[in-house]
Amino acid sequence: MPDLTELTNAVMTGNRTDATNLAKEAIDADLPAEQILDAMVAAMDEVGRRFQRNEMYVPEMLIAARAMKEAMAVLEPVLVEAGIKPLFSAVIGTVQGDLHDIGKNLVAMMWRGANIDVIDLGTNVTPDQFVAAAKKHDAKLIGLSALLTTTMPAMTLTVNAVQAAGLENARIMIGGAPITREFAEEIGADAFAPDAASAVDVARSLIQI
Ligand code: B1M
Repeated sequence: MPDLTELTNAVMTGNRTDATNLAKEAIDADLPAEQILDAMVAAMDEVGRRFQRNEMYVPEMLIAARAMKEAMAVLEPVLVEAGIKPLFSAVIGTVQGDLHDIGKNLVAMMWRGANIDVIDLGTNVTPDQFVAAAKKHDAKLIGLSALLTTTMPAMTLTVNAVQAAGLENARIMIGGAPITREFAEEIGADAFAPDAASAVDVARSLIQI
């Protein structure tokens, strides 16, 4: 009987080969797909906690997320067959005028690690593109990232566009180096997260499933 704590450890330490093989073994041993998924999500939760305690840094987080992604590719067809769906859909992007995407990618990876279906719109995303994607994917969460003080006003425009489009079911989270909780409150965003690990906790508390 495969030990799922080994799978958790393999994802956490970013060991892609072990993570993929252990996921395959667990599937072959007919362990419930949900349990296998939980073991991987637990790994990314721990990565998030270690990142917040400064015991893990961006490169290790990226490596863990890559192991998670590869193991998830093995598990995905089984999840589909078992009717296990992501918790909800989220769209994320870096706002108009801004090309920085490393932090945004980390948030997207951590959200995926928490079993959220993430539609990544990339960088330089206009307010209209955010609105169209949120409608198309029935997103419960819209994530905006900005790294430049000069692109912070594009966040305001995007929040206004989402509100004008009447997307009442979608919550907006913002983040990025120059962003503060006060700015989030000022522009009417629902939440701010200071880093990718907190972005998972904030997403879970915003969208209670
Ligand atoms: Co640029 N850049 N850059 N840059 N760049 C900064 C941001 C800058 C602070 C450098 C400096 O001057 N000291 C400065 C901004 C100054 C300011 O606005 N006050 C700056 C500038 C000026 C520029 C240009 C204008 C330079 C020029 O051309 N004259 C230009 C702008 C281009 C544009 O966007 N239109 C530019 C270009 C670039 C590169 C293309 C060369 C490159 C980006 C490559 C890429 O992203 N693919 C780049 C880089 C790498 C940086 C620095 C060095 C690093 C940014 C980074 O990736 N950090 C940066 C200086 C610095 O920060 N030390 C700088 C690592 C990343 C993990 O952190 O993105 O903060 P971060 O993400 C964190 C949190 O903020 C949070 O979680 C993440 C992980 O924990 N977070 C969220 C982020 N998004 C979130 C969303 C959430 C929640 C949390 O919810 C949805």
